[in-house]
Amino acid sequence: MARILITSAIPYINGIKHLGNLVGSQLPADLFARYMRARGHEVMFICATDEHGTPAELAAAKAGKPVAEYCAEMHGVQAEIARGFRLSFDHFGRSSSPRNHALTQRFAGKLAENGLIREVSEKMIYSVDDGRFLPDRYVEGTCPNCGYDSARGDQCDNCTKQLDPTDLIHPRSTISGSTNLELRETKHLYLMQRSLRDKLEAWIDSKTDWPVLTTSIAKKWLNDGDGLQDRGITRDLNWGIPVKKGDQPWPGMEGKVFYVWFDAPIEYIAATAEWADANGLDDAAWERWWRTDKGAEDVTYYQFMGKDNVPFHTLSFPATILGSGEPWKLVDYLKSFNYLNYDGGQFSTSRGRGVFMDQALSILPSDYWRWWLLSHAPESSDAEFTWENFQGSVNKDLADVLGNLVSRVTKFATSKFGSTVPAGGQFGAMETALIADLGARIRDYEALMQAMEVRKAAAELRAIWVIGNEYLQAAAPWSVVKTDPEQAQAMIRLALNLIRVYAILSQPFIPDASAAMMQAMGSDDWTWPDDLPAAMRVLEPGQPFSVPENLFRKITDEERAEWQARFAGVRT
Ligand code: B3M
Ligand code: ZN
Repeated sequence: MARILITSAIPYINGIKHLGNLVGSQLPADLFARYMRARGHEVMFICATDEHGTPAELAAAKAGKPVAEYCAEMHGVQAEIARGFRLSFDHFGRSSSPRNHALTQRFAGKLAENGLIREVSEKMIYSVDDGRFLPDRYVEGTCPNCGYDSARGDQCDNCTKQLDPTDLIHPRSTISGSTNLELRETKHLYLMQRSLRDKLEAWIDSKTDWPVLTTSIAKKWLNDGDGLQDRGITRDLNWGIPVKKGDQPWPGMEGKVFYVWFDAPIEYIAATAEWADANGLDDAAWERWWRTDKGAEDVTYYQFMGKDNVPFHTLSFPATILGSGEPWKLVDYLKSFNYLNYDGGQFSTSRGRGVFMDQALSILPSDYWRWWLLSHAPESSDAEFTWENFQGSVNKDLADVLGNLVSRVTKFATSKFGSTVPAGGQFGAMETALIADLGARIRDYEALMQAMEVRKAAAELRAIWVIGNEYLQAAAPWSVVKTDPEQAQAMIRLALNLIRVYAILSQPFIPDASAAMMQAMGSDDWTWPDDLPAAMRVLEPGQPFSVPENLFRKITDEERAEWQARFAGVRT
């Protein structure tokens, strides 16, 4: 049994995430967490809301609420939707927690002790009309790297380059739209990432098994222009973690807070401490996941995120950890995703374009979305959601292939042999062949799941469902029953056991349907089918089963057209 730490990029608090956000971090992380648990490993799966910085302030202002109140409310909303999608976090924390305050201040203090922080007096954008400094997303303008005209002051959405507000061409205030901006002197802390460059490069070079998408982004920013830049880690904002050196004041930094991207990844650690607190456990309980001097040396740590978050996780956060000089766990494997597009364009939170998580759940159960999203995960390239494609996958994969098998077998069995597993006959050559074929495919599926090859794993799972259908087609118990009812009983006994095995294998992708299948088989034995011949005999003759209520329904053309029209516009 291994110990597996899994973190999903923590979603910003500023609104409900769209399906593109979901498939790029939380959902594949959940798939992996569920799979690892199913294999008997000890898993800690952490996520949280990212509550600081300009996105939170701007959204709270728009909602007309104090920012703390807005964050508390939106955390509740996001937690509820996460439950709706069956995201199986061990803890869903908050980056505004006291734990994160203390840890963030501790890291900053350690970095300062190690001579890795310098104070910089610099000229920052000040809005005369708004009467305040405009950090990060309070400014928008044209990207100096790619020319995109709505680049934000912290990062360009189009080319992913990390920016400073002063880099923008034609800057404007996002509060008022004012271009009456000037540069004013202010003092900030800089993390001296440059002096950690060689350490970071050696660390990244040692990750030979990482996806190319991850390492290419890391390498690009490591070597971009004149190399890795020192980064400002404080801001002139009210909302955030006050700048302190450990628990001591930081002279000259009064009234300033840490930059959201400095404290957000530290929340992975803090959320694990929040988990311990919530469960009445002591510090040792969370430290054994994070401190290599306190038990975490045998933990394997996996991170999941969209490609725009990769620079922060391959450079900035490791710089914080390495620079602290303390034995914190660094990520072992970083799985990153390309973008999911929506019906001929981009999903966009700011423009309200696409399908958002709450809307998705309001029209169909989560398994339908989980299946489509995971089986179309944007791994090797960007992917696109279209309603036609969604309808096609749901109707074919879920309804025709899996759902139909379950309902055909259980209905036929009930009508011919009653509602217990039939006892007659023996498994013959066809059954033996199916078990051998299935066994080989399960080993492939395991390898793909272990490698986080999400799309390929989904395809393999589908193939596993298909061979069950092919077996039934060829064995045809509905014909055999007329001539050799004993043999038909053996076939049905096998098919019922197959449904239980499918529930176990499919659970990471479609947990609700899997639970319904398992329940219909009258079993609660989720043991992974390491020994498939034995697993195919777990449901013994006489074991009661039932016909599950329509596992999956088909999406009609009318529904598809209606949803397509309903979600074509802009969410207000
Ligand atoms: N909140 C960006 C995002 O939601 C950011 C991720 C933080 S991970 C520490 O995509
Ligand atoms: Zn750009």
